[in-house]
Amino acid sequence: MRPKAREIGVAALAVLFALAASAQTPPPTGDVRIENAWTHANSEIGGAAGVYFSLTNVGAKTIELIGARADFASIETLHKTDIDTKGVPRMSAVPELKVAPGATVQLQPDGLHVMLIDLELPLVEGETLSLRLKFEEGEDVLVAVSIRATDTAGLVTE
Ligand SMILES: [Cu+2]
Repeated sequence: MRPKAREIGVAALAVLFALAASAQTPPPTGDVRIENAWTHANSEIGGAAGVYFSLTNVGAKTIELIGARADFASIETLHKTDIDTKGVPRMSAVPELKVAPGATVQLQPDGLHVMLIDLELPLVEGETLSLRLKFEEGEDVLVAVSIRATDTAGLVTE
């Protein structure tokens, strides 16, 4: 099933891709390991995009992801997509994301994601964007986000 990205008026969330090339994310700093960070190509300036990755806590203490920053969007927020009782996907803000030691959390379409709102650049397939993740403790973690092709058949254009 594909999510309807109606609320954000953009198709970036509409297509699920199998895991392809991994982002060239540098080695983790501290207790955080980020893998396979990606987003969809999106040429709509002012649009929105979800960013997905797996986040593993390789340390001994619970870590808390509290936000993200990107140079190419006005607003970055943690979101979760849930399916409501009518089967409609709804996104809501997630104030923070706690990850227990040894645990991995998947950010993915239909679930947790970093939402970039009011894009200031087109997201071009094959390019890489830098996203800064902010944690309750410790230094920010820079993530290289791969921009994947958008499947036009899956676009929701309203
Ligand atoms: Cu969202």
